[in-house]
This record gives sequence, structure tokens and C-alpha cells, in this order.
Amino acid sequence: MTQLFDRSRFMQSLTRQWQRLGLRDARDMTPHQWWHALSGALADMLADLPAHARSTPQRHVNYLSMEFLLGRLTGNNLLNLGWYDAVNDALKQWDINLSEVLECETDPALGNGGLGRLAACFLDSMATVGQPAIGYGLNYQYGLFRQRFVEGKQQELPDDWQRDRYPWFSHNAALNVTVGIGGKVINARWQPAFLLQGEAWDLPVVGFENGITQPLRLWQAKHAQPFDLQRFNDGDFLRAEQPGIDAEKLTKVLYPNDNHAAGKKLRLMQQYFQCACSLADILRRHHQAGHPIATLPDYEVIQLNDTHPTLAIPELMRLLLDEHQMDWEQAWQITRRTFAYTNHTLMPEALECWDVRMVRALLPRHMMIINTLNTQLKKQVDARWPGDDACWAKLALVHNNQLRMANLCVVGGFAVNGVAAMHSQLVVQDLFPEYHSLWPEKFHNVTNGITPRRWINQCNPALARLISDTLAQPWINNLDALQGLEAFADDADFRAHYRAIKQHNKVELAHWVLARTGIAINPEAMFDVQIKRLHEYKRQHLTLLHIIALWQTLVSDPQANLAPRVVLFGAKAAPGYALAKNIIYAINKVAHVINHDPRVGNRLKVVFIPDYNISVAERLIPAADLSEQISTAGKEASGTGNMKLALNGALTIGTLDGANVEIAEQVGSENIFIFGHTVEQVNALKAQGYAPAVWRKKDRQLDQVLKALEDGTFSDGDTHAFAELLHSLNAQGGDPYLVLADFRHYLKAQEQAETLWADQEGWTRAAILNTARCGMFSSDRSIRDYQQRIWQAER
Ligand code: NBG
Repeated sequence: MTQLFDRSRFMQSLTRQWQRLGLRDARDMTPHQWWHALSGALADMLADLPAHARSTPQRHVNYLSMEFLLGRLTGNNLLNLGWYDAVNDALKQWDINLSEVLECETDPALGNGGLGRLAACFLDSMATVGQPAIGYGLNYQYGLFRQRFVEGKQQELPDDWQRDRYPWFSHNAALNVTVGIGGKVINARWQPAFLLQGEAWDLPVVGFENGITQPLRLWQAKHAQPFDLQRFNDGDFLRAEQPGIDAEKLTKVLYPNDNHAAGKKLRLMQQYFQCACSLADILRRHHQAGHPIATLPDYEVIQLNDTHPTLAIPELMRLLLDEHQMDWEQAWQITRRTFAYTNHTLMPEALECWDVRMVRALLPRHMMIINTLNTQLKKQVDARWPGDDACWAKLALVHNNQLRMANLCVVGGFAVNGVAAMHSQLVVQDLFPEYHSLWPEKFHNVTNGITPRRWINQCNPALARLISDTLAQPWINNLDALQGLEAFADDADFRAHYRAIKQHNKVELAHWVLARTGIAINPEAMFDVQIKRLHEYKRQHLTLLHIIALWQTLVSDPQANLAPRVVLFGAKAAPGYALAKNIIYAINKVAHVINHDPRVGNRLKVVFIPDYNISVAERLIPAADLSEQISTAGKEASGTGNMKLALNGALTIGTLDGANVEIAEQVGSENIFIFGHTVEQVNALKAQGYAPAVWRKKDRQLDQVLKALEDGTFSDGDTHAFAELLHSLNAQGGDPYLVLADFRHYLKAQEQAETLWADQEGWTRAAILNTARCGMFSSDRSIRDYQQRIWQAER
């Protein structure tokens, strides 16, 4: 049931906010203060709403994730509460424009990319479908770095996102927990060397028009005592404060790596801190509800978002054994029935392994428990594969002084899932075949999804209105209803309307791009969009090769019949990832030459939008015509940007990778441009000994394109400017992601896209069918799959 908006309560609450700022009148507020006051007022009102009565016997979900990439909250909460129009109206008495106020919010960017954004979509969907849940993460003082380009090169700036108190946070000191670290084990009891305190900072997660609000609880590290009193009294003031300074460092920054394990001690401490705080909180709630500890898995499930929170497994064992004096077997049964693990990658560099000595130094008791688990597992493996050392070498939790987190997750929980059909298959086939044969019932697929609240209703209001006007039923929390649009794909009036919305969004984007980058783009051109983290496997450099090929064609043949095109990139590279940074640099340099080439004019423009984040995505997605999803087959676990773009009516050009496979199934092969080597073909090529030089040699156009990068055409004669990029493509045994092998096929697929583009009615028809047929990519469906297959399934 929607909560009714109480206007007078809102006015009172708002008044308190500006009075607290020491102002005499609401009119004295700056736009930023308006955002602050509005958000604070809404947060107060939300806190006072009656709690939603829960009668369902469902297991409660604890979603543990090191990342939640939330994006702005105020506008989203207003829409989900159903209060947007009422607040918009209330603000008019001061001539305040709500959408301008909402623009003042800095994105809470507590995540890197798809994994963190997925966690945010899942929170929204759990609240919307009524799955009782709490999200647990860390309250990083600095979110993902802000990006700017200096002469085309990425530079990172700190993201001090909560410098002036984030108004949606509520802090409850009664929830503080104490966490130990270091020290030794004496008589099987851990004596930590020092203690930290975890403070709980809660953000409200608002379900869509259903009166449900659930917390996202983010832990912040503080020193347990203000300082060492003895030292302080002795006059050693600075040293007395030392432990406190270290504690606060712990949750200062988010590690800026996507799909890559950092291996740093501070990161391990962050992981443990998050797990220890969250488990203490889960057990506290369980106890408070009057349930005996042995019934934990009957009431609670802990979903591990990738392996980052794996230490929750040995932590629960420790609590059961040492704090609750349970015997090993019972503790193990409880633990195994509580945890479920989602795998998000097959890439070796992203599969976390920790140096055992480091783990032991920080968590000696946990390491003992893990070693015992390892011995126990060895017995099972020996019984099944007697004397097979190679098999044990793969399955061991601890091997060569490395602790393998993914193995611990598979062994320590009751369910493992991949994030798209093909990925889940590869998890079984390539990553865990032996585990699968031991416990086939543990393995599942849950295809990712995205929340239609943010990714249509909020970011594309005109499309949302058209859908609501067209369909006779609610669709925002029932996305399968979009099927009802199919019938309208053949209706010329509807197509005109749908196309006008896209055009309007493109015009808006063009204004914004001009203001932000100084580059004028033609809204009549095809908007070709590639937005995601910068990674070699995602192949932004393949797009770059296509751009250069287009430019060479335009220059050599001014009459060439090419569709006017604007290629838009958004991507951050991890600060230590030299190749990714070089690709950004190359794109920016090529863009500069092309955008200033009078022979090209308006026919081709390339824009790399700096500081890509959720708010930027919300602008780009509704305005995209073509969606680039071109990772090497087998490398992208799912992708979720692909879903957002398709739902908003961009046609996908993509490989048979991740969720592209399912998108292609849904929309039909005539409404998507699929190209490239398949997983099997990629494996076969590699097995033969893939040689990129061979592919270059047999394709003159490819050779010309690479030459232009080599000979300084785009770098003022500097032939070393793109050394990393060129080395990755040219080196013998190089091109690990088969860019050159897929180049020709990619260009053909781009030509197909151009052909359809020339027929605007046909293009629009395909776009409508993309919107109509992508309902299954709602994260509400993902959550229901988790419920049926994992959380609420008979065990
Ligand atoms: C990422 C994958 C994406 C996927 C998201 C969410 C990691 C480790 N994995 O393909 O690369 O969409 O997870 O599942 O960040």
C-alpha cells in the first residue's frame, strides 16, 4: 500500500531543516541546501512511518556485499514512495524546481561496476517484492574516485562524497559492535591484539509503492577506545591515539578494482571487519527475536555477493564453537545451511586467493578453523578420488600457502549460483566440475536483472509515461507486462511516438554533452554507446579500431554512404591498470583528431564522457541507439548495462557472451546484431596457438587501422604513445582477447546496423520489440528466482 503524503508534516519537517541551518527563511537556501533540507525532511518522515507488519514465514535474507553502487537516492526514494508529484507541487510555493534540486546530489558511489550496481538493484527488488532483507556493507568515506582527463589521460581525484553529512544516513549507537584483529590463540580461544568498533550507518531502501522500507547497513570503523589512557596520562599523547588513527583508516576508501583481486592487507582487514560486524548483528537480531542459536538457518540466509565476504564462513564457525560452545559437527551443519554464494567471474585474476601467512597473522583462530575444514574436505575427496593428487590440488581450500576463497564458499554453503545461463554452465564445466560431481544439487543459475524503477521509471520518464498510457495494467513492478507493447510495433502512430521520445532524449543528451565536454554532437546521428568499466576483455579497443576504420573510409571516399554516428564512451580504469589507461588515452587522442577533421564534419564524432557514474548512465541509456556489448565470448559473466540499454530501446551489437545470449533469445535474432567467435571457437583458436599477426596479415583494412595507431597519426607523430595498447594486440602470443580475430565480423555486424538504421521505421520497430521483450530482465524476476531456487527452497 502506498504511504499517503502528509503535506503539513512535510512542511514542518522541512522548516526544521532550514532552521537548523541557522537561516531565517527557506528562500535563503542555496540549491544544495535545498537538496539537503529536502532529503533530511524526507528521511525524518520515513523514519516515523509505521513499520511494515511481517507475517510471512520466509527466511530473512542478509545480503553481504563489499560494494553497493547506489546512485542518487533522493529522486529514487520520492518516486518509489509515490510522493514525487506532491513534493514537486509543495516546492512551487518557493519557485523551487524539484528536478534542479535533485541534480545537487553527489552519487554515493560505494562500488566499482556491475557487481556493486547489481547489489543496489537487488535491494530495490527485495523491498519491492516483499522479500524481508537487509544489505550489509561498508561505509567508505571516499567512494570510487572521480575521473578527469588531462590531455587525454585519466587522472583520479578523491570522491569525498559525504563531506557535509549525507542526509539519508541514520546512525544508531545501540548497534555498535566490537571486532578483534591480530593476536594469538591460546587453548583454542582467540586473544586479539587489538579491538575496533563498528558503527552502523543505515540507509533506507524503499520498496515501490508498497509501504516497505528495509535497511542497508553500512559499517564504519572507529577505534574501540578513544586512546590508550595509560599512555595519555603518561603524557605520550600522540602514541596514545595511534590505534584510533589506524582503525579509522579501515573504512576510508573503496578499492578501485573491478574484476581484479587486490591482495592487500588492508583489503583483507576490510573484508573481515565487514563480516564480523554483520554476523554479530545477524546473531543479535536472531537472539532478540527469541530464537535459539541452533535454529539460525531456519530463519536467516546469508547471501555472499562474490567471494569478498567469504570470511563470514569461518567467523560463524568461530562464534558457534567459541562463543556458543557448540561441538564441531553441529557448528558445521548450521554454517553449511546458512550460506549461499554467487560467483560473478571466471577470470583467474579476479578469483581471490590470500596468502595464508597474512590471514594467520590477522586472524589466527579463523586460520585454524579453515585448516580443520581443509583436513575434513581432504577425507571426502580422498574417498571419492583415491590417490588423485591433481584433483586435490584443485579442490583444496589451502594450497601452496594460498587460501582460495571461492573453494571455501562452495564448500561452506548450501548453494552456488552463476549470474547468466551461459556463465552458470561454465561455472560447472570449467571452474568447479569436481565440486559439481560431489554436490550437483548445490549449483544453480540466477540470471541477473536490473530494477525498472531506476532504469526506466526514473531515468526515462517519457518512455514510462508512454508505456503507462499504452498498457492497461501496472508494469513497473510486473515487467512481463511489457509484452503488451509488441502489438504496437506495427502501429505507425505508436512508432512515431516512441521515436519522438528517443529523439527528445538525444537532444537533451546533446545539450548536456556540449555543456560538459564542449563537443557539439548531432542528435540526428546514430548514438553508439559503450558504457562500462574499462577492461581489456570488454574490448573498448575493438570499438576504437572500428572508429578508425570509419574515419579512414570517410577520408578516402568523401561520398561513402555511411550513417552519421556519434560514438559515446563512459568508463573508468583502475588507477594501477596501465593498459586500460592507455586505451582511454588512445580513444581520447583519436577522438580529438576526428572531431577536428573538417573532412569529417558531422558524420562522425567521438566523445569520451569523463567521470562515468550512475547519474551519467541515467542520461546516456535513454538516448542510446546502439548498445556495444562486445566482450570476448566466455569472459563477461553477465553484463547488466546490456539489459538497461535494451529495455530503453537501444539495439545491441554483441557477442554470444553472458546475458547477451539470453537477450538474443528474448528479442529474436532479427532485432540484435550478433557477431564474433563463440566460446567453443575461442577455445579452439587458443588451443591451436592463436597468432594475431596472421589475422592482421590477411586483412588489409585491419592493417591500415593498426598502422594509423603506430605511425603517430593520432599522437602528433609520437610513435610510442599507444605502446601498451599496440603491444597487447601485436605481441607474439598476444591479443589474449581476440580483438583481431573478431575485427572483420564486428565490422560486418556494424554494416548490418547501418543498413537497418537507413530504414528508420524498421529500426524503431526493432527498438520497440527490444523494450517489449526484455521484461524478464527485471531484478524482481531475479529475486523471485533466488527465492524459489535458493532462499526458500526445501533443503
Ligand atoms: C561482474 C561481471 C559482470 C556481471 C556483474 C554482476 C565482477 C567480479 N563481476 O559481467 O563481470 O554483470 O559481476 O553479476 O565484478
